[in-house]
Amino acid sequence: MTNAHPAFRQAEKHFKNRATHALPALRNVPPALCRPVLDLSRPDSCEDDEVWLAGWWGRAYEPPVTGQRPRKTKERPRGERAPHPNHEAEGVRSISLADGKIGYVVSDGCVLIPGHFDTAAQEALLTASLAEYTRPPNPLSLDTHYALPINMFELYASAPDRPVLPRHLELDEDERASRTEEAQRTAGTRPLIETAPAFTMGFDEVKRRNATWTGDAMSLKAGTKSVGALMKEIRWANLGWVYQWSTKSYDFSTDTPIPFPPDLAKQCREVVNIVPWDQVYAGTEAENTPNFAAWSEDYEPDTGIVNFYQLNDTLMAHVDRSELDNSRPLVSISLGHAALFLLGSGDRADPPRPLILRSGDVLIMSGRGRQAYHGVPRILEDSLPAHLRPREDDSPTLAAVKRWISTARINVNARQVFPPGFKPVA
Ligand SMILES: O=C(O)CCC(=O)C(=O)O
Repeated sequence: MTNAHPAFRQAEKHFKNRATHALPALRNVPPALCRPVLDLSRPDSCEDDEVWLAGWWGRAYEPPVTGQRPRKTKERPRGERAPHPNHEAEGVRSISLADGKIGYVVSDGCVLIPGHFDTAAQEALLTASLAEYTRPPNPLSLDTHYALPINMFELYASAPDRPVLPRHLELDEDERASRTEEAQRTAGTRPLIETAPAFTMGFDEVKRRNATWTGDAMSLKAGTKSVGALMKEIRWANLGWVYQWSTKSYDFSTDTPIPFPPDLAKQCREVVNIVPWDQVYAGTEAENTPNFAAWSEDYEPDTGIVNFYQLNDTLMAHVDRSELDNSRPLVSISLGHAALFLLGSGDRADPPRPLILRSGDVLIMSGRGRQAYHGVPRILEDSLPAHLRPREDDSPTLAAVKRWISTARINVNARQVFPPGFKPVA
């Protein structure tokens, strides 16, 4: 029987399945549809890394017994440590970075830098993600539905039971009735937005299309929740240029975007600058080689998304194609629990490469890799690194950060919307 799903979808389904524990094996997924999992930041010599301790690499795949629930994480047995797939045999080249560390070219224009950020930098990035990037004017996924306090994270640390009211309670009767009627009229009719890549449309066309955007519909059913509960429900925060999720484009109705965090921009420029891009693109056809020589001077991230994942959250396969420059680096930072990341090509029929992204890792996507499908089908339970566990001398803020990340992962990613020199006019 042939499987109608493209290879990417099959791999996604495989890793989402919570009966799947041992990573090297792929159940019912023909090897030609999905490649072996690469864990490039796994320490070679030590056996006590968290992914191994949690049992993710610890036993060969055993098919689940029909009718039996998957074993709970804590009960997972550890067996023989699976062999580390040979990255060279998997077509992954290693490159020496300017800071003396090693990076890996994991696919066209995509470089994985294991452990780029040390413990102190990870703690600082986690604290910024939770305490700073969640503050106005940065939009948050929950803003549409809740009148969030501006100091959400401070309250999470000091008064997590503080109630937060849903926005619909602020509506007067007429407004509520008209919104209820609109919700009933449009129920189940939400159109699937399939926009062309922004770089093929150009600035004026993107602006024209998203001028019709009226914002997302407020939930009329949301109940009052505590700050503690809502901190766990935040799905994303937006940095810099504002991304409109329902039109899949940026809001160009202003020519003055929200300032992108300067420290984060500096960290992203630095990581782009340590990569020997000439080696990354060695052997690539001219038409697929971006003008990387200029990046050390003119790479300037101006937008980004902070993704907040609880252990059950996933991110569907997608291509980031709303930026007007389609080949400049996208810098993606992993923090907290490890994730299973699928990196494909521009075609979902191609088998994706599964990678484990661990806390402190950086993945840079550039050139053709910027137009590659990718997604996160699984956050790996029990994979929090030891250095992010609570310590007695943690400050109250760091203790709250560690409490939040103890069941979660954060991904901070930064992009550049405009080609250098382009001046958007609202
Ligand atoms: O969480 C990740 O590692 C990937 C995030 C991502 O793909 C995105 O925000 O577009």
